[in-house]
Amino acid sequence: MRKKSTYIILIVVLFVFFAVMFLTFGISNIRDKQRELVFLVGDNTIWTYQNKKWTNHESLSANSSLNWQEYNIYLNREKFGKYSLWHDDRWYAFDSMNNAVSLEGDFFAYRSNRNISIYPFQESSIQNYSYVDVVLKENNLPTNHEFTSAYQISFDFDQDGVVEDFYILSNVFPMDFHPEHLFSIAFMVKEGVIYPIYNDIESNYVYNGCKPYFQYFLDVDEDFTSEFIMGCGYYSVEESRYMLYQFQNNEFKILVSNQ
Ligand SMILES: [Ca+2]
Ligand SMILES: [Ca+2]
Repeated sequence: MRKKSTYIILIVVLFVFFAVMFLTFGISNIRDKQRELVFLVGDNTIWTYQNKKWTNHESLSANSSLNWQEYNIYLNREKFGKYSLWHDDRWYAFDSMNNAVSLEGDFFAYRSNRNISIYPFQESSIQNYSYVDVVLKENNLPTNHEFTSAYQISFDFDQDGVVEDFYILSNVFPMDFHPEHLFSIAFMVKEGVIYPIYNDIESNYVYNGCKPYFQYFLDVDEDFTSEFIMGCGYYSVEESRYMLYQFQNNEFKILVSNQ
């Protein structure tokens, strides 16, 4: 009798275990496999997500199926609307009557069979330089605060009720000072811990380097933790560098980049 009840308990425990495992990993795995995304960042960066894999497309020619599809369009980080897009030297938008719609400003568009949340955020001046100085010293850089770009974004990116601070520090393209090294650094501070995002330090040979900026905070996989697109602008007319970052196992990883 005792033996029989032990077996029943064991079977129930195993059943519950597998049911929980399926609910936590199985469903999200199936959902992720069916997830499809197209991101158009600027005029020449195309990223797709299919079969659980991100791809950066070097050119549109192999992806003409992306033409004449309806996309959610953002300009200068503001929602612009849903229009059909067609690519030549850049993206052109058309409404449902096939009338051309002018696209002026910093362009971003997506289409997906899933919900993509895009979060508003604001840059503000750095209030407290203590974390900045820690990061500068760690990188053997002077703490004289000679920057060409320095700001923070305070944003609860993982929706746990506590705001994180994202910092950008850069001295690239200096006009009125002459640093030995050019640097561009981005990091996050979460509950007193510094998490590096982007580090580029090189010798100063006039207009080299690229200036990073947070372009969009957005949740690409519906887990309520925001990913973000970081852009990096060069001094010359070269195309910006774009990277999609995700916080995984306590560090920031690049999911896909155009370079
Ligand atoms: Ca948080
Ligand atoms: Ca996410």
